[in-house]
Formats: sequence, C-alpha cells, structure tokens
Amino acid sequence: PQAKYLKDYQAPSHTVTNLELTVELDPTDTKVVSKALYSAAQSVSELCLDGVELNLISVKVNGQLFKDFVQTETSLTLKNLPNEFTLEIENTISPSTNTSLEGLYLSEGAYCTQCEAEGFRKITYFLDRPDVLTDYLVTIIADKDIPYLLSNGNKIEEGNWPDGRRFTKWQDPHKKPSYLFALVAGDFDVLRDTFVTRSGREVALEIFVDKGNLDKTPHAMASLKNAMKWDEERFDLEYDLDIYMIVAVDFFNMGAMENKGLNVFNSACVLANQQTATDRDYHTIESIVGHEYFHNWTGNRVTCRDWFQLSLKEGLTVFRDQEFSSDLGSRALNRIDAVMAMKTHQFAEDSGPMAHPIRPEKVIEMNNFYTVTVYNKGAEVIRMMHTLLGEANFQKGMKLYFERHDGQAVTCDDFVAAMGDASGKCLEQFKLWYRQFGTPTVQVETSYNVEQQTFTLKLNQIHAENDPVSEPLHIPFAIELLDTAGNTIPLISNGKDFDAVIELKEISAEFTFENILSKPTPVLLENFSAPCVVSYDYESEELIHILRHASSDFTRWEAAQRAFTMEIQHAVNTLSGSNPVSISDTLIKALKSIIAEENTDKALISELIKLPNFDTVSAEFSPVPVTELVDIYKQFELQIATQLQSELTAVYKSCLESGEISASAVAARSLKATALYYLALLENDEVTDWLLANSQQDNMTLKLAALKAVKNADHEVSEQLISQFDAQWRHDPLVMDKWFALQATTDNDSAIDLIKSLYDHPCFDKSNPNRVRALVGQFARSNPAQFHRIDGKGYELLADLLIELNAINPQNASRMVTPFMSWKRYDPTRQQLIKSQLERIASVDNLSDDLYEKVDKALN
Ligand code: BAL
Ligand code: ZN
Repeated sequence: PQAKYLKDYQAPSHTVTNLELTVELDPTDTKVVSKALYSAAQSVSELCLDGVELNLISVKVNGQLFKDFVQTETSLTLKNLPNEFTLEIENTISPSTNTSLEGLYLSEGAYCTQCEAEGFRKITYFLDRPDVLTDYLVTIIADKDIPYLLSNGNKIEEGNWPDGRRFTKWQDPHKKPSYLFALVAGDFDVLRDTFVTRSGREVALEIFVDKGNLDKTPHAMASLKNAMKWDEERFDLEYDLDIYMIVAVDFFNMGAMENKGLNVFNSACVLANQQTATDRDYHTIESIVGHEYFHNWTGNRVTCRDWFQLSLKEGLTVFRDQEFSSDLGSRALNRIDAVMAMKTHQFAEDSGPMAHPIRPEKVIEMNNFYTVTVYNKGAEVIRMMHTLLGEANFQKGMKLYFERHDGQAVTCDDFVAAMGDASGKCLEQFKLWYRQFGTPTVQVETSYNVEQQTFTLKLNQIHAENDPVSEPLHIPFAIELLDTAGNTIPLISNGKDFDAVIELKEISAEFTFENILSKPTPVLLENFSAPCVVSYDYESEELIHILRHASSDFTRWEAAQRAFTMEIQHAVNTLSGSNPVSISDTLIKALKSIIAEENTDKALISELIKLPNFDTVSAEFSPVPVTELVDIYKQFELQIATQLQSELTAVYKSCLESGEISASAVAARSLKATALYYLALLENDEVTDWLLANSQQDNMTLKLAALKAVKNADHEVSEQLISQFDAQWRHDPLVMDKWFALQATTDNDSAIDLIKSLYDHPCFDKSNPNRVRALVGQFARSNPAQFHRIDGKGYELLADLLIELNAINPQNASRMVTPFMSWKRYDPTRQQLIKSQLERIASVDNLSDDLYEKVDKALN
C-alpha cells in the first residue's frame, strides 16, 4: 500500500460546480448518475477521479460519449480534456453486499451512507478530497414502499417518478466537500420538534428511528435543542438551515457523522429511556448529539484542507462538546472523564507504534487516524490555547477564524494564526504541539527556604524518545500551593501577583514564590493544564492532604488516583507468595472520611473511592506485571469492602433517588452503584437482597449496577441474574450489548469458551460493530486476567476475529487491533505470544490497508 505525506499536498486540479446526483436505489443494483461542471485550475488536460468498487457504465464529456480514459481499482483518469466541461458519469453499486459500512450500504433494510473520510468514492467517481467544495442537487428515486428519501439541505421537490416509483429532490444551499454528503432511505418513526434561533428563524428538527423506538428519542431531541442554544450563547453561532435531521441506524462504524443537515448516528448514541439506557448512556448521547451539531460550524462551514488537518475540526469540536457538557453539568466530572480518556487511551497510543502528532504527517489508511490523539489530545491542545488566551480572547480568535475562513477548507496553522492575531499572543512556539508526538514529561523539583520564606519550583521538560521535536514546547503549567491547613496560598513572584499558570517555554526553568510562611504542598499540572506526565516524588501524606483539601474537585480526584497508584506500586514490590497485600491505614482513613462528606457531590465521592483503572496503572510498569496486578486489585477491592463496610452500607442506604435523570438522582445512583460493587464482595444477606432488588428495577443504571457487582464478585446469584437479563432483553440487541460486555469480563478460565459460544447467540452478529465491540472489544480491553492468559488463548481469540473481520469490515477490524499494539510492554512470554498473532494477521491474503498499516507498524 501507498503512504501519503502531508508535505506532498497539492491543490486540486479542478474546481467542481453544480453537482447533480441522481440515485436510483436498489439493493444490488443502485444506479448513480453524477453530472457536474469541471474547470481546470491551471491548464491541465487530465482529470484523475477517485472511485472504488464501482461498476462504470458510461462517461460523457459535454454530452458526448467519452472513451479516452484509464481505469484502475481506485481511480478513473480522463485524458485530453478541455479546460472547462460538463462531465456525466453513470455507474452502479451494490449496497446490500457492502459490509464495510462505508459509501452506500443497507442497515437493517434502510439505505444509508458514510462518506468520511473517503467513502464518497464508493458511490461515484469524484474528486473525493475535502478541499473540493461543491453545491449539491440530489435526486433520490426508490420503490413506493420506502416512505423517507433524505439528503442534505432542503427538500425542494417530491412526487411520483414516471415508472411508478417515488422521488425526492434536495438542494443544499451550502457548498460542501464530498465527505459531508449523505443519503438515507427507509421506513422510520419520526420525532418532530422545532427550534427558534436567536434571530427568530424557526428550524424544523427531526429524529428518524426504527419503528417502535419513538419513546427512546426525547433525550436526543432535548440534547439537540440544548446544543443549539448553547452554541448561540457561548460561541455566538447560529444554525444556518431550515431543517436539521438525525437518523439512527444499527450498523455504523463510528458514534455518529455530522453530514450537513442530515446527521447519521449509531443508534446506540441516540436511543435512550430509563428502562434501556444507563445514566452514562444519557451523558454520552448528550455529548455526541452536541458534538455533531457543533461540527456545523467547526468542520462544515470551515472544513479541512486535507485529511492531515483532521484535528482542525475534531480537536476543536471535542473541546467544544466538552465545554458544552461542563457548562450543562458538572465541570469536575467532565474533566475527570476527559483526563481519564487521555491517561488510559491516549498516553498508551502515544507510547506505542501508532504514536503520531495531532496533525499526522504520513498516512496509509485515513480511517486509522480517527484516534484519541487527533481527537482528545487535539482537544487538549485547543484547551491549552484557551488557558493561555482566556475565554474572551479565545472567543475573539474564533470570530476572526470564521471571518477569515467561512466557506473554506483550511489548515491547523490558519486556526492558530487567527487565535494569535486576535489575541496578540505569540503562538509560534506553541505550534510545535502540532508536530510533536509522545507524551512529554515535566520533571519537578521543589525547595523551601525557611529563612526567606520562599518556595522554588524547578521545571524540566523531557520529550519522549521518539519525539521528532527537540526544541522546547510552550507548556501552560498550572499550580496551586496549599498551606498546612489546606488553604490556597496566594502566589507572589518578584513582588507581583502571579497567575496560577506558569508558562514553561524553556527546557528548564525555575520559578520562586514569596511570602510562603511554611513548607507548602504543591498541586502540579493543576486541572491537567497540558497533556504531559508530571514526575515528582510525592510523599503519600502530601497526596492525602491534597485529596482532603484541594479547592478543585478534579484535583482531589487526581490525588486519589495517584495515592492508589502508589499503594499498588508498593504492593507489587512487596508481593511475595500468598502473603496478603494491603492499602495503608492513612488512605483507608481518608476514604472513610470522604464517604461521609455531606456537602460533596455524590458522583464525585463515587469517583474518589474507585481504584484507578487497570490500563492507567499498567502504564507505570515495564514490563506490566499482569498476574500480580490482577491479584492486587482483587485484594484491594476486598479490603476496601471489608474495612469500609459500615460506611458503604450507610451511604448505600442514604442514597435516595427518584428514578429521574436530574443531576442529584444521577449522582445518587452513581454512589449507590459503587457501594454495591464493593459490598457484593462480602457475604451478607442484606446486600444480596439489595442486589436482587436492584436487578429487578425498571431502571437500567441500577439494574446494571447490580449485574456488574455480582459478576465482579462471582456472587452466588450471578448466573441467575445474567440469565434473567438475557430472557428479559433478547428482543433488543442494543441492550444486549451491555450483557455481552458483562459476559466478556468473566475472569475465570471458562471465559474463552463462553465468548465463543456467544458468537452463536441470536443477538450476536459479527457484521455489526456494536456487537463486536461489546463482546470481544470489552474482553480485550477490560478482562486482563483472561485476555493476557499465559497460554495465549486470549490473544488467539482476538486474532481469529480480526482475520474474519478483515474480510467483512476492515475499519472495525483495525479499531479492534489496538490491544495488540502495546505488545512490547509485556513480559517476554506474552510478547512472543502476541507477536506470533500479529505475524499470523500479517500473512493473511488480501489484508486490508487498515490492518496492514497498524500490524506493520507494530511489528517493525
Ligand atoms: N467526523 C466523524 C465523526 C465525528 O467526529 O463527529
Ligand atoms: Zn467529530
């Protein structure tokens, strides 16, 4: 396969106007006619169009049949062309056999499209690149029994086609790149509403779902309206069409897609009611509905010049959706989520063979770069600019960005330039964040001078070994100093008030603060102000002090995570034979008092008393001591349950919740779930009653909390509850995904056989990405004991599946290979086992570019 390089970018050879697309739908023989005016940018006589898996019928230039072309598997090159001409191409495609879920395909009988990044070329021959912006006029023709025929923009005509079929015609008033094209056709239930924009325009809102699912749409609709209002208020951005449609489909590779005026969503990211969806699902839906809506400006109105610039729209839009969720809900909890994603997934990617800058420079398969780096680290880079500029200047930057670039396809440099010009802040050095990769470490040394009452921080930035950037990065490094009573000490440096954000611009620098009456406890990289690791030798008492007193809830959580991690590290070092390991009394005492805090958000308490997840902790070790960690987690959880039994019991009883989705009810359920998770580890009849009672609730959050708890504890009622759930929900595969995910975490030796037997469950379907992710994805991500079995059977299970998926859906296969990418972090035996599975995959005939790129990087 051929790699593409950012440095080789060339402007398109032609501009395209007045694209008329006529699509006659048929499951195996859909006819596509595309007609447009092409104008050569300079005088060139060749035009090379992208096209994949298309059956070409005819080419006409200026109305005349045209034969002077060369066809390959991925292109159509026309020769000896005039400077300006109309081109009409007719081709056919087969949606029903398209299991890649790219281009036009069928999802449970409904036609739908996915064109980002390069799916439009599976529909017709075109300049399928984001910097070719065109106006679209789309005619859809289909059998009469398909009531909804949808595309982007406004419906301008509909009626009967002469042969008895139906048609609709759609015009999008905004020029767009081909990746934002969408077409949907099917029979749906529709939830309709309206939104009146700030300037008084009424926008029709429509959510299309499978028949019978209407009662699961109000939350998505409410989220959409909240997003529209929020974008007006916080970003001064108003919606620009008269209609906004969302269609939910069951077969979808991603979460959702921001096609202009016609979003297509994975049904998992739309459908929710209290019986079927957890509070977490509600939150995810709100955030994704927001995310896709926010793309209307950051992505659609201003788009990317080329795919290397993906973070231009994704990093920025993730930042915007994070801010949306934080403004509407708890800022601290949203920050915890975002930082957890960074530390769990992005740091791992950044230290493995797929490490890349937020603006990659070399790509084989673009679908492989919809990554936590481009999205989440990209959002952190935007957040750093926000920290450095402040909200007012950041918003000025956004205004200037739109003033300069509305309707254009631009680069990340254009965005940073707008931010710099609008604020007057020099961001030249800051731009290195777009080129560097690997997680930088900020090494911190501190010293307290008793006589002078000063406190000095020495910061030293160290870049990852493979980082191509050797010059110092511009790092906003936020700090807080706590006195012995836990109060925040005002910062004074050189006699002046000092902002809490140190701007580290050198490799090494010192910062001294005055008027510090006694040795303070430093909070470092407060609020995760930069995507870095902090290296500092905290005493565990210091962490407990921060955990108790820090002014920010997020900081308290980070201190708890660090304190737990230190205890786990200590346990790994002292573990020997069957001697038990334990959490220190000081931390247990701190946890006890946290649970009893009356004025603290219950959802935060729930997070503070949870152990850090396995992946975050693993990152601290080389090689990862898998077996020891699994053992220590079990011992620690049991110890928390035992020593905090009375506190957990009390808090469980005091968490009254009303079955609503109000913030307080959600928080109460979250803490209840955590208490139940621990308490299930103890033999206690009262707890068993609670577990049974929760499992019968008509509320999925509580029901699933009970199931997770019994599953983790291998509780005597576990099997009973698992089969009850299956019996109750077998009719709803989306709900069954929760059940598949639970089964995947079975941590005894029956796990592999169980998973294989579930491939035959009537709800399971390997061609559905949600199912595969729920069962096998969850197994590889969240069942370390069984995935990393020393007999290699866990690895074999994943590799078998990837080889099958390679032929069905390469994009999904490629996402699922991630757990293998960090193979070098394990012990020699496991390394060898994973490596041999990677080699097995590498030797498969017809290996997709998607898998090839990753496996090749992993092995070389
Ligand atoms: N653009 C692909 C899906 C998303 O990030 O919104
Ligand atoms: Zn996005």
